[in-house]
Amino acid sequence: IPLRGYITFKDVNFGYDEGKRVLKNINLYAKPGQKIAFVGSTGAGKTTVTNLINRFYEINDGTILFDGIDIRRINKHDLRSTMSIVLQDVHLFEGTIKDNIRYGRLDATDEEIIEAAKLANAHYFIKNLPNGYDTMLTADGMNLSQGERQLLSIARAAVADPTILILDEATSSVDTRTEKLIVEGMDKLMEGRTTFVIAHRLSTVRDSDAIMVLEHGEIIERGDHEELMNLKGRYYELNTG
Ligand code: DCP
Ligand code: MG
Repeated sequence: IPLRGYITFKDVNFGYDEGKRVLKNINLYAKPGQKIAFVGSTGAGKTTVTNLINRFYEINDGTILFDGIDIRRINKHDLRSTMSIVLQDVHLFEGTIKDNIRYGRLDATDEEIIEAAKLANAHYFIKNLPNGYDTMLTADGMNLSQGERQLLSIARAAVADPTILILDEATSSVDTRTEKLIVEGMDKLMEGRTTFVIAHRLSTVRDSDAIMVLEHGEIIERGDHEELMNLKGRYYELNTG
């Protein structure tokens, strides 16, 4: 049965080591098509939340449900094949651009790869390379710019067609034109999927269905942009600097 993308956290507590709780009483609900953003200072627990969704770490207290099923009862490989992590530290390998987009979807046809690259706004820069989709990348794609690597990361996720998207935004900046391409590509990619965003650009957070402000592992504020601005609390402070 294909998973649809309803995610629930019920009273989740978590620590990497005994004794130190990194997440405290996390409760949240996300459904397909929704974008949930996590903001908060460094060390607040944002990445940890996504580490739990894909079971890189197991929780010791509380429950995480995927379409109503306890994720501990879902095979890890099956679970991860429904998810894509986009943008940050995209792992590129020595091989063609085509193979780097195809990645785990070994059955993807050339047509599907080009279609995904078009959706991701990556097609334009790829077709302008002397060898196009057959251009060889060095290990870690060092012969591409940061922005180009991010566009490839979006194309790879589009081919994977995941139920859940995890967007861990890179802190390093790209030029305005590339930024626009990335934002457009991401918007198309997110359609109909459940998206968790760890964002550094407040512009990425603004249009989220729900924003969770994390501090010392606790959700201290939640709501949409307007609600949180009206609250004049931590989120407001982050926005007004
Ligand atoms: N932590 C740990 N062991 C790990 C990862 C993290 O002990 N393998 C600790 C470091 C922090 C806390 O857990 O005290 C939360 O870490 P996160 O990576 O979840 O923090 P953020 O993602 O919010 O921080 P940043 O904005 O710096 O990415
Ligand atoms: Mg982090």
